[in-house]
Amino acid sequence: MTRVLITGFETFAGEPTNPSWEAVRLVADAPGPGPEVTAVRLSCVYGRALDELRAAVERVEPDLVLCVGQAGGRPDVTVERIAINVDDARIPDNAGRQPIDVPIVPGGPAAYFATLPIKACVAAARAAGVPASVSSTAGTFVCNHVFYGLMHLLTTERPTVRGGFVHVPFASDRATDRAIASLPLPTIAEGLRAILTTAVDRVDDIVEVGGTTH
Ligand code: PCA
Repeated sequence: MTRVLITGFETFAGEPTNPSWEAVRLVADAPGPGPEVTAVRLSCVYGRALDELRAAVERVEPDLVLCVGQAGGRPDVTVERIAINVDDARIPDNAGRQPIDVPIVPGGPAAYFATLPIKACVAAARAAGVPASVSSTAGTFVCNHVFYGLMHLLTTERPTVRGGFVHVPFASDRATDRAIASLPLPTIAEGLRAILTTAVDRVDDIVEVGGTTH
């Protein structure tokens, strides 16, 4: 039986909820066949989130880790390609910290690629009727921090475990007060399910256009 650790985030930036945690919970709680999925909620705090992630990896001993965060304003579910070794916070995190141009791992590689078949994951989400695309930047806030920390942990200590990151839009029921892109929460969860299943089932990616010109 494949074990999957899936993480979402607590709320931040004054939002009432975080769709990443709500959707991740739906995925983990869904009955049925497939991998054993454990959901863990991470703090939106530099450093602390990585301590929580490490503890969860040690507890769950997963074969695959999928971290999920909210990217408010993005119109679709985005499978992240790459994590970069820098914290550059536009806003303070939930502990009031605002690191600027600080390496996540001093002396670490500039970046890590996700070790999931990102384009196959996008294709699977789309086939399930969920708008999805590849993203080549996870930003420089706590999500990129967690993504980089995850890939560093797996590369240096658990090389057989694969990992990646997905950003999700606002959930529609939480975005009715503003004209901003959103998807219904069940749709977000469906997209995550398709991505997770694909990531578990296959290692090699498909060759398909997924890049951007800017
Ligand atoms: N999104 C933020 C951090 C927590 C979350 O859900 C980000 O994209 O960095």
